[in-house]
Amino acid sequence: MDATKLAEQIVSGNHRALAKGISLVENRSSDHRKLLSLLYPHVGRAQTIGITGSPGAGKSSLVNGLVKEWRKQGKTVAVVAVDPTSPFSGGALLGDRVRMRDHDEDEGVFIRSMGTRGSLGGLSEACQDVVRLMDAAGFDLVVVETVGVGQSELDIMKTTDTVALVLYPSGGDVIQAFKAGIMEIADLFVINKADLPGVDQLRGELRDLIHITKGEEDWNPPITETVSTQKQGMENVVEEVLAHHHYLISSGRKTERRFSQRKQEVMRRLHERFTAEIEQVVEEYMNTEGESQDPYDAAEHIYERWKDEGEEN
Ligand SMILES: Nc1nc2c(ncn2[C@@H]2O[C@H](COP(=O)(O)OP(=O)(O)OP(=O)(O)O)[C@@H](O)[C@H]2O)c(=O)[nH]1
Ligand SMILES: [Mg+2]
Repeated sequence: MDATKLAEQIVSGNHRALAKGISLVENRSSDHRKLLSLLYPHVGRAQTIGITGSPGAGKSSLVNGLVKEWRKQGKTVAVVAVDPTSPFSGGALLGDRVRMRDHDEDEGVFIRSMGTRGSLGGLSEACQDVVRLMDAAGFDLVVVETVGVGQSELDIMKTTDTVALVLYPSGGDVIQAFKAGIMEIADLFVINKADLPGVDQLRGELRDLIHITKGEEDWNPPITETVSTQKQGMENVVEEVLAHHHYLISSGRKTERRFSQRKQEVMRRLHERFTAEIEQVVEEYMNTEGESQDPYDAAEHIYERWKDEGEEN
């Protein structure tokens, strides 16, 4: 099918077309960039929410509960669960499917898992593109669930409007999240497994760290408590997500954030291309003339040569 037709079907809300589009994006197939360009004018309506936290924190259970709550309010939701460590074999994805099966028959819900396999251009790029497809398909909310608090999670989270960090008592992951820089970009904190002991202590630690990382900001990130397996506290999280959405709009932060994200994205995509191009030049130069030169001269010469070649073309 040609990209124009597929784009039309995706925009009209056809789930099968959306699934097909996602596969194109994941495989970085030759059509995918055209598809994304066609869809781009339809992107930007959904609120995108990143949900992260250490393995087993209860993210999938939380997302499942949140989806239920949003559906009660008549909102449509798409979810992409990203698992960079275990492409398709891992228990996590299987678990996600089981835990999210509640919504199998619901037309207002679309759930997709995504692994590293097939995402050649980098997982965060592919993930951002999948989110755009879901957004263009007309979902009110697009949720991205990522496992862990590493660099790729951070990159993915930075492409969303609202970031929620899921923690649990005695998980010991507050400091880890703090070190990884996730605390700084989190807009909401969810203490899940609030049925377990240690909630007060975790809340205390969290408050202190929020105070350090968020000193001067005008959005004070709320801490909500949930027992996701029993769907307790879902309405509070949904409310905070909405409050953050309103904050982003009224403060002008949404436009600001999206513009700066777009700049970063252009930069990143160019960076990738430049790197690929100049790598070859470096290789050639170093093998022929670079051996006896210091790195300053070598870099200077390579840059000049690369620029000249560009001008000739
Ligand atoms: N006691 C308790 N257990 C919970 C709660 N929420 C989730 N769990 C359990 O914690 C385990 C992990 O839940 P998931 O929802 O799969 O967690 P996750 O963060 O998505 O896990 P990964 O995707 O593997 O990182 C499961 O056994 C859940 O039943 C909760 O509120 N209380
Ligand atoms: Mg999960």
